Amino acid sequence: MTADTDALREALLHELAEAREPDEVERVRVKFLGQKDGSITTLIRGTNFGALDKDERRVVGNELSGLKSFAETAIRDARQQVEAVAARQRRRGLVDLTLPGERVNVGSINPVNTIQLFLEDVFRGMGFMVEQGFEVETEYYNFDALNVARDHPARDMQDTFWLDSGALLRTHTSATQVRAMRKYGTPLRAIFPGRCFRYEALDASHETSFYQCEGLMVDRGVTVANLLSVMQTLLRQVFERDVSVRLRPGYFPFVEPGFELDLSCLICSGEGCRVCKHSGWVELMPCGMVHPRVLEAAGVDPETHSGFAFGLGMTRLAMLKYGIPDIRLFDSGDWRFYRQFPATV
Ligand code: FA5
Repeated sequence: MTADTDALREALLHELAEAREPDEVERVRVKFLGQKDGSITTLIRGTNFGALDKDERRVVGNELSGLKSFAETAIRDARQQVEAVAARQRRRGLVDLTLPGERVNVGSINPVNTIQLFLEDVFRGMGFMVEQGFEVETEYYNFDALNVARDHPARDMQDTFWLDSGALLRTHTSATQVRAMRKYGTPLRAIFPGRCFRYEALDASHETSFYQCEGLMVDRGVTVANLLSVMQTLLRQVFERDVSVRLRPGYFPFVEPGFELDLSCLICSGEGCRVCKHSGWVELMPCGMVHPRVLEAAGVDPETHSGFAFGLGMTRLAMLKYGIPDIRLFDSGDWRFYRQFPATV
């Protein structure tokens, strides 16, 4: 009897090990435990308990019921195992194309970041390096080194966030100009994209925190022509078409001469519309030739060197490029706004 049951256990385990699908396991179950002619069932049914004495009956009975429950457990385990493997394979490889796809939320990139990455790319292509500067600045780099007089209204509490330490949150990326010239010397071509802060009233085009991209080129013989050519190259790439620009006089203590650079209105192609207030031009960025006092503060000789600088409002540029009507949307945290912009640059 023991030899029979051992052989059956071994045969059962062997066949279960070969089974790869649930219906193969079922076939093994029928073969060994099937009611009609399963081999274990047949063995049990064929045992003549009546011919055995009491002790033998107990021993044989235990052996056969042990065999049966061993088979049931082995078959149940095998079934679970092949079902788990089949489920894993289904998940991995087999796709039901008729089922609706799973929605994946991938997030999106804030349009100002998209503009910044784009500008970095364009300027690197023109040989400019990218420097970040510091959001917390000293009064010296934000104002003094830039020839902004002590009594200039921009230093008032209304415009500047002062910190208890006496430091401030930079009001413009121009604060990095002198730092960069001191750090890298000349010739220098660099942009400083980053966040600026001003204590001012909010409206559709003014935020207390916004992004600028400063540009600075200092070398021997740099002129306004260099400034114009760099600007034109930049704007052509940003707006993906030829654009006309013009310079108007503008005043900033750190440039001489200073300009406001206007862009021909892209909405009406210069014909005149509400966006350009019927002038055909949109004010885009202040710029100018670096003031000799700023060069001196940076240890650069204004007799031999000259440079241009510009302060592009990146947040406003993003508004122009994507037709965003209100600057407050950028930091609104409103997913309906962000979702409109792509997740890749
Ligand atoms: C400046 O900040 C100068 N540092 C720019 C400069 C650099 C001039 C180099 C000359 C040479 P202004 O304050 O105009 O200039 O700001 C420049 C740009 O920043 C503006 O044209 C505008 O696009 C953006 N900007 C200024 N204030 C805000 C604000 N509160 N919200 C959003 N954008 C602003």
